[in-house]
Amino acid sequence: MGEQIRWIKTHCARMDHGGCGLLIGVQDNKIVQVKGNPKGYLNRGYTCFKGRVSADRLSHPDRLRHPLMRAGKRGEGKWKRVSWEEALDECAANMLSIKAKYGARAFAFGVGMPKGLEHLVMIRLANTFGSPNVVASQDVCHAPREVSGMHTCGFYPVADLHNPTSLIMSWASNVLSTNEEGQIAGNTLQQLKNGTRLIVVDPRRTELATKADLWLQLRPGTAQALALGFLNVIIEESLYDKDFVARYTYGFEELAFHVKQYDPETVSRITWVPAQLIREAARLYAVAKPAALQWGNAIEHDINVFDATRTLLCLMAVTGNLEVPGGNINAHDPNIMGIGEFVRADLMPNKRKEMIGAYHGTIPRMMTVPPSYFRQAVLEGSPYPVRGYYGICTNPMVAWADSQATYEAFMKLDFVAMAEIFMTPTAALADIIFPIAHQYEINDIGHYGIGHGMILARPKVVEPPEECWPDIKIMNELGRRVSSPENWHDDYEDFLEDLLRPSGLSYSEFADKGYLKGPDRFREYEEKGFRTPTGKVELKLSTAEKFKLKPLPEYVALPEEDNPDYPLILISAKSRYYLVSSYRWVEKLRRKQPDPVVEIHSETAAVYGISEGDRVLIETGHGEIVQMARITDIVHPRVISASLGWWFPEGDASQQYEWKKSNYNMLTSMNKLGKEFGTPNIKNIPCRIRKG
Ligand SMILES: Nc1nc2c(c(=O)[nH]1)N[C@H]1C(S)=C(S)[C@@H](COP(=O)(O)OP(=O)(O)OC[C@H]3O[C@@H](n4cnc5c(=O)[nH]c(N)nc54)[C@H](O)[C@@H]3O)O[C@H]1N2
Ligand SMILES: Nc1nc2c(c(=O)[nH]1)N[C@H]1C(S)=C(S)[C@@H](COP(=O)(O)OP(=O)(O)OC[C@H]3O[C@@H](n4cnc5c(=O)[nH]c(N)nc54)[C@H](O)[C@@H]3O)O[C@H]1N2
Ligand code: SF4
Ligand SMILES: [Mo]
Repeated sequence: MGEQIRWIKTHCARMDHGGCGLLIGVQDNKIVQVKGNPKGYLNRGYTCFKGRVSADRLSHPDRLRHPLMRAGKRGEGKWKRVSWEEALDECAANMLSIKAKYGARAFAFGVGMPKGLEHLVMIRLANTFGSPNVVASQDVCHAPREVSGMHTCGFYPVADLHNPTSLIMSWASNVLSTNEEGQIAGNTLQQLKNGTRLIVVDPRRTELATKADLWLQLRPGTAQALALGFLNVIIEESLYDKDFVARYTYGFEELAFHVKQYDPETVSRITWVPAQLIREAARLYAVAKPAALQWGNAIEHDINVFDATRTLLCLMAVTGNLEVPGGNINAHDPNIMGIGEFVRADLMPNKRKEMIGAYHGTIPRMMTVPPSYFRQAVLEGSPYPVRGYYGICTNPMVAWADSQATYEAFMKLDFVAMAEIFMTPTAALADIIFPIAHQYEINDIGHYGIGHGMILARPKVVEPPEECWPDIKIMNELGRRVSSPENWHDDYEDFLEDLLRPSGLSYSEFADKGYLKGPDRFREYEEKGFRTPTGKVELKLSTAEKFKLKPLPEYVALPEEDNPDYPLILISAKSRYYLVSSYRWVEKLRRKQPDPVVEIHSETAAVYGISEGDRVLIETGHGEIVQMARITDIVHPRVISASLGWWFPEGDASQQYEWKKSNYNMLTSMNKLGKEFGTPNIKNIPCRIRKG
């Protein structure tokens, strides 16, 4: 007879940004059931399908269970099993020899979408090693919203869906499929049930769009034009918050004059949204008090992202929705260790000047290196050579724009280490692979440092396989080998205790409590002003000249010119069943979505003779891939929406698991980059299709 089921409280993670409170049924060190915790702060019992099958990640027969060292040539798919000592020593020796030959900055540290505390420990490792180069996908995820926010109003304004709001404007966000940290669908749905109005701005008629009062099907890549049109209506019709604007904003007169050129008729020609609908939506948003702008990730996917985020910030500000309950708030952290102290920022005082991005003039406060600049450094040695890379929680071969360039860069590096739960196209190019202990097998803290004003406890519920180590333990051991040992702990779990110490809680007390939330503080500007150089919301940036930024947001042109040879526009949306490039190997998820699919409007499909389920070749000026047709009228006839993140775990390691066949980023390039964040055009690209 086995042990009785024990129910352990934790939070879901690494399936998306995480956050749902869970109850995990454990029997004999195995997870037998995953269910929603009715008391979960963010989810109140809700879970999605991928959360419920999340424990399947741990038991897959092909999971990485031992450290591996490359045996054949790089990428040949030949490995030998080695001990942890050997793997760590080999990695440390390579890091130190690159440092000795080319300087510490020639070794780059890679992170993916922030998945847990290891993200911050990796930054600490880079700092203690002495390298300013942490490579991250922030160019297309969050840095634009967060850093533009800091320059404009001194913080990153997040939609407050915990307090009642009169209107939600969901802009390039798809919370019924994807979970942005803290914004779990439950809150949105509850608000709608209570009568909250909804505007959806999305080129696809998403499930959320079907529930909306108004749906604006904009031409992809014209967000900044549409938002400038909103500002035009709101200012021309005098619907802005006059008191707030007068007291707390800088540059309103200039903005008002500047947006005169963006009348709804002009904007309609650019965005395809009827002028009358632009007027109606702008009015609805302006008069709703309060209104929350749920701004999503898709506005961060082309070279004009700085203008797009700036226009949306101006909208929140002139309507008086900043820092009000139910509006867009500054979510304050609970009393825990500050990020700078945790990552030992003090050890790298010149990071801002020395990191690769600085040589390209990226915007101040962007503290990671855009992947495109990292690859230029590897491939061209510019601004200086980079020869080594250690990556966690990331799969650059599929997740970064321009997969061909990624392949070439990884093949050229002198040394690559990857930590993974499973083989991936990128891990297949590594010299050393560290097998990691994963969610449910490690004590972890979620949502630290991502601006939502809370941290979540993710205590361990089962023991990992014997040779699978937590990322933090691996870095703690490496840190001791490559930097001053006093920056590291005897017991790696002391990092959890360090972080919590100011709160007065131990990790186990925190795990019992479940989460810690910062204080709700609204309208702090009434006493303190805004944390910008002028103390006001900078509709016009006072630092524009100093930092070589545009003072006012504008619409200049489409991210890529129209091209009659490529008459359709390519976009994508994240899948309900996968996290970006992850978990195609989890069978229950794969059954839900076995193939990469491309959404094509029925009229367009008819023109090209394409039927449901056909193989479709998708081609841009940069590359060609194949996906399966899904005929649907949720997209505009001129737009197709392809799946991203695809590779085939059932494929051959020596071919990096068919990384070229259906991978969206074979279609994208790093030739054109937005200056502020180094963002490439990963959407809104001219393309063409044919039956394959
Ligand atoms: N074309 C296109 N490209 C995109 C996007 C897009 O919309 N379109 N989206 C972009 C965005 S928003 C993001 S955030 C990035 C994401 O880019 P990445 O973060 O690189 O991709 P993911 O698929 O989230 O995660 C990569 C790997 O992390 C591994 N992993 C999971 N948990 C752990 C762990 O605990 N430890 C370790 N060591 N590894 C773990 C998974 O197995 C997976 O292989 O991609 C970007 N790329
Ligand atoms: N299930 C699931 N959840 C996830 C993820 C996942 O891969 N799967 N990824 C996580 C990550 S890394 C992130 S960053 C977030 C992202 O989550 P979201 O912020 O929701 O971003 P996306 O899913 O990329 O796109 C959201 C919507 O933008 C629309 N869109 C595409 N192009 C445009 C455009 O030009 N303008 C406008 N207005 N809309 C456009 C798409 O149709 C889509 O409905 O989700 C996280 N959660
Ligand atoms: S929405 Fe995200 S956090 Fe919630 S159960 Fe699903 S995967 Fe987990
Ligand atoms: Mo992301």
